[in-house]
Amino acid sequence: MICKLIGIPLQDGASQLGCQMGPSALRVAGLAGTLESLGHDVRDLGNVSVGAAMVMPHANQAIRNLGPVAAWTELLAEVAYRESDEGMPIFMGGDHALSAGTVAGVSRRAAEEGKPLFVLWLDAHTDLHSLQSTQSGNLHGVPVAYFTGRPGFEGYFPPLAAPVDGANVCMIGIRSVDPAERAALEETQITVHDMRTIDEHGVAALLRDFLERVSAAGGRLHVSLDVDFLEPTVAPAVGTTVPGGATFREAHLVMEMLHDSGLVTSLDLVELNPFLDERGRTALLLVDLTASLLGRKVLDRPTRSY
Ligand code: EXY
Ligand code: MN
Ligand code: MN
Ligand code: MN
Repeated sequence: MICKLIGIPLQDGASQLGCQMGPSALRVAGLAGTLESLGHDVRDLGNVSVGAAMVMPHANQAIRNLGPVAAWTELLAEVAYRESDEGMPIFMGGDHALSAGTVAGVSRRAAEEGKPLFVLWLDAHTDLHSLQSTQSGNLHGVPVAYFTGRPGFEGYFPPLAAPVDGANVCMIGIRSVDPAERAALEETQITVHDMRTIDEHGVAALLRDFLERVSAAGGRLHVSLDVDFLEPTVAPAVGTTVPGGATFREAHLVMEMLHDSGLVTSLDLVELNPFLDERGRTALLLVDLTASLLGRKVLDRPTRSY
C-alpha cells in the first residue's frame, strides 16, 4: 500500500511545548523503514508549514493561538483532502489540534466518493470543547467539536465541506472529561467507551462492533491516535498524561484488529512530545503500533527494548 508520511509540527494547540519535534522523532524512530520492511510503498512528503497567521480576538479570553490554529486547520484540510486521493496518509503530529484539519479534509474526500467518514478516536480525552467552553484555552481540546459541526467555530475555523456525523465517531480510552464536554456528549450520538467499559467488556468486543458498522456502511475510516490513550508508564512522552490508560497489548490489539479489518484509510499520530520522552521509547512504540496497523504480526516482531 502507498503510505504517505506528512509531518505536521504543530504545537500551538497545547500548553506544554515540544510536539513540534514529533514528526522528527517519528522519522528518527524509523517509521518509514519499518513500513517499507512490511512491503509498503512509503512516500515521505516532508513537513507542512503555515505562514504568518493573523491575530484572532475572541470573547473567551482563555483561548491561546486561535489565529495560528485556524490557519493550520485551513491548510491541513486542503492537504488531507489532496493526499487522501490514493493510499493511506499518515499525519505525524504535532498536537491534537491538527485533527480539526485532517478529519475535515478526509471527510470532504469521503463525501466526494459518496461514502460516510467514520472516526476512531483513541484518547484519554473527548476533545469536545467549543471555543466558548474551553477553560484551558488549549485548542487541542476542541477538534471533535469542530469536525462534528458543533456551533461556535463560524468565522474562526474554515467552514466544513462535510461535517462528520457524531453517530460515526467512536471513542476508546476516555477517562478525563470536563463538565462542558460531558454536557456536550449528551447532545451527540458519539459512542464513548471509557476505561471502565474496556475493563469490563474488553477492547476487542467494543472495537468489533464499531468495525462491523463501518464495514456495513462502506465507509472510510480515519484513526486518530493520541499518545495519552496509552497508560503513561507505557507511553510517557505526552503533555496530558492520565493514569489508567490502555496497556501495551490493548493498543497493539486495536491496531492488529484494524489491520485485519482492511478498513482504515487515514491515520493521525498525535501528541508525541519528544521533550518528555525517555531515550525515544514512546516514539519507538508509536512506530511499532503503526507497524501493527500496517500488518506486522506478533510473531514477526523484532526484539525491542523500550
Ligand atoms: N479537556 C482539557 C482541556 O480542554 O484543556 C484537556 C484537553 C487535553 C487534549 C489532549 C489532546 O487530548
Ligand atoms: Mn496525489
Ligand atoms: Mn486528544
Ligand atoms: Mn488526549
